[in-house]
Amino acid sequence: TKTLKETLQEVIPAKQEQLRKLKTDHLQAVVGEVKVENIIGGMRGLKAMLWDASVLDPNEGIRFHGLSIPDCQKVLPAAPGGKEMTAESMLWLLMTGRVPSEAESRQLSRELAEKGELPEFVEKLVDSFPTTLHPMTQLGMGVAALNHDSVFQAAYESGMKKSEYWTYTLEDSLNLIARLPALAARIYRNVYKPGMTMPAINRDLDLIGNYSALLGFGDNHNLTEYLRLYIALHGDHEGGNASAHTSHLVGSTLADPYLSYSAALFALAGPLHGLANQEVLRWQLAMQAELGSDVSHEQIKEYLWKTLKSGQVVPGYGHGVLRNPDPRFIALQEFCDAHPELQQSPVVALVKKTYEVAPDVLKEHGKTKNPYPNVDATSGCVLHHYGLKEFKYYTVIFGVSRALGCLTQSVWARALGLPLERPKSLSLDALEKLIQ
Ligand code: AMX
Repeated sequence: TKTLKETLQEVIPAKQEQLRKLKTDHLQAVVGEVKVENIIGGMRGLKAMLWDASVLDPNEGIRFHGLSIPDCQKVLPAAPGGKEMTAESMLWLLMTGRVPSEAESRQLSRELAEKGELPEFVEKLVDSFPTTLHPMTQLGMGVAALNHDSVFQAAYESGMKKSEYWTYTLEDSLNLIARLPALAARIYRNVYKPGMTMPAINRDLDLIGNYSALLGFGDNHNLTEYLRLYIALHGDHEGGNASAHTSHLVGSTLADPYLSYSAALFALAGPLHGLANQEVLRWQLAMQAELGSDVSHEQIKEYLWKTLKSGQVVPGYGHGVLRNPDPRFIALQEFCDAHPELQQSPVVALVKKTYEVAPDVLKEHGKTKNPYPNVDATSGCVLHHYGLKEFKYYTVIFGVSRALGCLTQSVWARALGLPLERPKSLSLDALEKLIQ
């Protein structure tokens, strides 16, 4: 059985060669055009980043190295006793483009568990935060502080070779991913469950098995499985989304993975991005409080119009790129369908009913380019059902997940020697001049 690092050592040379060929043969090839709408429209549609691990098709959704979500659910190893793909399996696929064997995935689980303890000063730092500080702010600060032990930074100071950048980046990235459960769970404990004792990290458990146990849900098998699926699914979503792009931009300065991922977390903390999952649940619970549990489609329609007419967006619907229901939403809905206890949950049922009417209302409203649900439409209600009810915390779980994709890219950016990112900006006057 090879380690993740050994597997990367095998796959990196071919990619380096592919990039070298592009550089020598095709540097001036034209692959698109830049329109004013790109410049003033959040760079939507602009093909301007290299990101190998996943590609998003507007209609079909995300593919990880060519594998769709149902493909991944079929081939990626689960945890012992579980059915859902693990975070480690997804990380292995994202990093190497290969499906890991069970033994490889288990070995990675053990490696991460062995590295999972937090340094004492980070524990103290996190314990010193006021419990009123948003959990995402705490997570971002905790991750940034972990850069105290960055091996990339230390090696850079002592003059490592460029060809070694990726190995130190990988070491930092694995250390960071390993420590995220302990950090994220400590924040949960401090803010919501003061006095709760957290178990030691179990070296025989996978990353998310440990995370669930640290959160106090270790004996809830179905929630643990849901977290595994949720975290694997949220791992990567192409390079241009705000968190991934932020991490890539900051990393392009050769800031270490802790600094670049902490920056990504602060992008994830915005309501149009990762914070949406807390907003969805808040909104659905408010709907439930107003309409009761046994609601008709007609009542939901009216509630949707009320939200829209008050100038708010319908949380969980719409997407920057997708133009169909998000396959991650579908996968989580299928999880709900497969678990009878979730069928009994009024909030899960309300989310499903909302999905039955919201697309038509949004089409009639006529603004959003995508009237269909994104993954956040459903993710929170399942957590809520299983007793993880503190919705301000939900984005933190997303933050544990997105590290898989962002840090994969950090490693590859160093392996491929990608340069400092520095797009050209224009003033309004300069833009007008270019048009004339
Ligand atoms: N409800 C009401 N109006 C919506 C809407 C929704 N769910 N989604 C988009 N619109 C509106 C936009 O506000 C915009 O209005 P404007 O012209 O007055 O500014 C118009 O429709 C066009 O927007 P768009 O091109 O379809 O979307 P976008 O790329 O600008 O934004 C997104 C995408 C996700 C931010 C947006 O759909 C939205 O705000 N959705 C609700 C919040 C949400 O679910 N976010 C989660 C995103 C996924 C994630 O990162 N986790």
